[in-house]
Amino acid sequence: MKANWRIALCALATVVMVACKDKNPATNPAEGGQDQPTDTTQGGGGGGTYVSPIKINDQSIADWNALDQSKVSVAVMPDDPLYFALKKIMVYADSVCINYCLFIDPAELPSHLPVDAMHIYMDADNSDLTGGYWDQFDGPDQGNTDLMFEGPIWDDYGAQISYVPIASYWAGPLNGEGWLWDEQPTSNKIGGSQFIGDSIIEGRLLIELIPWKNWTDAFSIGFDIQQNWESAGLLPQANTPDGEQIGRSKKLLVTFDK
Ligand SMILES: [Ca+2]
Repeated sequence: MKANWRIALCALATVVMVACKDKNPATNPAEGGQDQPTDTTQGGGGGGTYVSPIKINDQSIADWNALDQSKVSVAVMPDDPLYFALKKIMVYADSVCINYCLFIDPAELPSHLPVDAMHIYMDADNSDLTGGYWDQFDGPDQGNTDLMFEGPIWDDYGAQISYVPIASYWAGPLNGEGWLWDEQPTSNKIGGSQFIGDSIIEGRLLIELIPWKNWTDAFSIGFDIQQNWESAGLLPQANTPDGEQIGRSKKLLVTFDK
């Protein structure tokens, strides 16, 4: 029974990967091109065909303009930020993909060595009754992050790469803090991204490949770009008018467009 369930899950994952494939596979040499989860249509007949409204191999973010803007969640850097490298984020989620677009300030990330990592924190069930980690987001007593994604956005030589993170569950106490994560190994790449110039990262996470089943109609999300394992860009971010961290930030609420 268990083996059959695993086979079915793997088959489903394969279907999702195929369904998100591109007509024109990306050729990012750092990523090996064909390995990058990409975009749009898949023929093949039978059943519904998913067409991603957001392409991540076209060196453009124009397709964000075609979205129903009421479905796009946006956060911008506050007037008095503590972290300066992340200026704006946009997030759009449908039934297949969680898409994001990040506007960064490369001048605030002068060195990519050691590798700059990006964390994505997600209250994946939109509930304060599960999760933790209020170090930077939410809290106190409201830490509700269920999932954390971690991966590099530049490689060991400073070259731009596709963001293919590893997902971890919150492993600490309810609403607790600290760095307590249970890494979920997977052989599937649950995301991919493209750089557009040196100041835009456009990417996605494939929902079926995220090790999480308790989705509801909405989730909240936060992004943290690090340099040398210290935060350099954080959104959403609370104002810090005195140059000190006076409050934690609420993550960005995203409602699925289903
Ligand atoms: Ca939660």
